[in-house]
Amino acid sequence: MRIITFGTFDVFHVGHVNILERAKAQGDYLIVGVSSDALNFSKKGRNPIYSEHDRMQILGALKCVDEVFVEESLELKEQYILENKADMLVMGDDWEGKFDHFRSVCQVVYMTRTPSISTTATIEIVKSLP
Ligand code: C2G
Repeated sequence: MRIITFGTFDVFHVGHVNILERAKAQGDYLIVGVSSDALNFSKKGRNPIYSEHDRMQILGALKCVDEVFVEESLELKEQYILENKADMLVMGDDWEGKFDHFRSVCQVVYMTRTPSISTTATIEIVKSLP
């Protein structure tokens, strides 16, 4: 069973590890689409802290991740799912309902986010340190 997931994974943290390990446990091959720097800018209005090159290197080094590729556009998700022959799309539940239309091409599963940690919150904490 081939699993696909998408994300920026900037300032990599334990919430990211949790969803990736739980996604992998749904099957036996995990493919991760990593938002390009340009896509992240268009989604969040700022550049990521870590470049797409470094974010891909971090993800590719994880035991639970089998393959990484750059997600250039949100509009290409169906194409990425089909190209990668994914049987299941896994996303955190902050995306609940947003990807239901892909149920015609693969299973879609939303997983509970890890509470109390996010890239944005971590950046704010670091910025506020004296
Ligand atoms: N996540 C989580 N728990 C957290 C933080 C993040 O489970 N505390 C999950 C998110 O739900 C997402 C994944 O980790 O499934 C990656 O999170 P982000 O890097 O914030 O991804 P995002 O920028 O939302 O990109 O096309 C969809 C987007 O590319 C998703």
